[in-house]
Amino acid sequence: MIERFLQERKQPDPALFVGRGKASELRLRVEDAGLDLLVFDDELSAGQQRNLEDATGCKILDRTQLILDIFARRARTREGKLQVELAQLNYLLPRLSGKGTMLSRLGGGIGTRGPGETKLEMDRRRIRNRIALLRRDLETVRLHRQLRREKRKGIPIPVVALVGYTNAGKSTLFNALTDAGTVSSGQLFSTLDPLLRRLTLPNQLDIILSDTVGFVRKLPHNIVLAFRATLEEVREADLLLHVVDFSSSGWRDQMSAVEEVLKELGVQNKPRIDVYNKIDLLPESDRDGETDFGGNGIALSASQGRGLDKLRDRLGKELDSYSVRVELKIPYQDARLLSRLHDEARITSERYENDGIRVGAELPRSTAHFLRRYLVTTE
Ligand SMILES: Nc1nc2c(ncn2[C@@H]2O[C@H](COP(=O)(O)OP(=O)(O)OP(=O)(O)O)[C@@H](O)[C@H]2O)c(=O)[nH]1
Ligand SMILES: [Mg+2]
Repeated sequence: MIERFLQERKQPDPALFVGRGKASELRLRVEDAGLDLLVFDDELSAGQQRNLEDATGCKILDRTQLILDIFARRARTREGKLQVELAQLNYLLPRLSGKGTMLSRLGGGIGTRGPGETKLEMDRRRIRNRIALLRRDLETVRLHRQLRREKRKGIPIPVVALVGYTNAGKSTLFNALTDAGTVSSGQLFSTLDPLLRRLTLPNQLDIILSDTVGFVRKLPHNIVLAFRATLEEVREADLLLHVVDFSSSGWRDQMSAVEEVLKELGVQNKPRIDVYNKIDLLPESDRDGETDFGGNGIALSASQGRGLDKLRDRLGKELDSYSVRVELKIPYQDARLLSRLHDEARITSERYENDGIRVGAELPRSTAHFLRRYLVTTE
């Protein structure tokens, strides 16, 4: 059974968050209805949380803890798991403040996943040590990521990141475009870690598609770090596909919430295609836009596979329209290619070496693709 309580106040009460009267009302409902858990749709201070637990006699979870708990269930890669645990411990630490009962009261069920049962017995110092260790591990994992990325950079395969509000249909679109069997479900945050997959567009251009975690409004800023793996992918992407649940009445608000996050990441000016998804849920009369959807947008249905061809074509066109920077090594017997290069590319360096001419160039992606066997990959 789920019940909802609402209180309007000018300011949260410093000790209890809600008013004293509301707290007593909650206590009565907890006792009468046998409620197991109170979730507050806002962030509570450590003190407020403790006082509320005393005042209501019920386990309390705030918005941040609930979100972290969902992350803990979803994290799959090592980096994702490390980041979530780090965020959980950082959040838990000030909430330990000397009260031995605090930990045991947390026991069991939602809100306790991640740090794990045995770790709940840890004292602050051991948690601090664990945090230090997690930070070091993360550093190592990131370094490896960086290296993998550098290697990938040698070959100019553009990265396209799917971004959008949670539940917009990013994973469904990711699957539809790549025929991959990743989880997609009605659950919020069903993707936490970046998922990368390669696919070939109709114009033979290879791209890497990256599925990312959904954005939400009012994301507590202290857990933004837990997103970092995903956010990095977004930063490195050549193009963003902003997926919108066009059947939701709140799609405009959700779009602007995503816009905010993109701004925070400093990627608001990246090339972008807006994807208006779930048009199968719209009344027939509203689907006219399907063929010619305003401005830079494409309307489609990821789950029914409608409009995907249009999106693939569009992706190919967009990505081919700007150039890439590459290093090439042209053997002397193929030196005639140099004139083509001088026509189509901006040459940034040219060195005559023993086994050929080493050329640094900025050129259209399709030309780079044509010349791919001459690419010098770093490493
Ligand atoms: N009717 C309809 N439902 C869709 C469509 N695309 C996705 N869905 C449904 O929308 C829900 C959410 O889809 P996901 O692909 O998991 O959404 P997501 O954006 O990846 O969500 P997060 O990973 O949580 O951010 C699922 O129940 C999908 O089946 C569509 O084109 N039409
Ligand atoms: Mg998803």
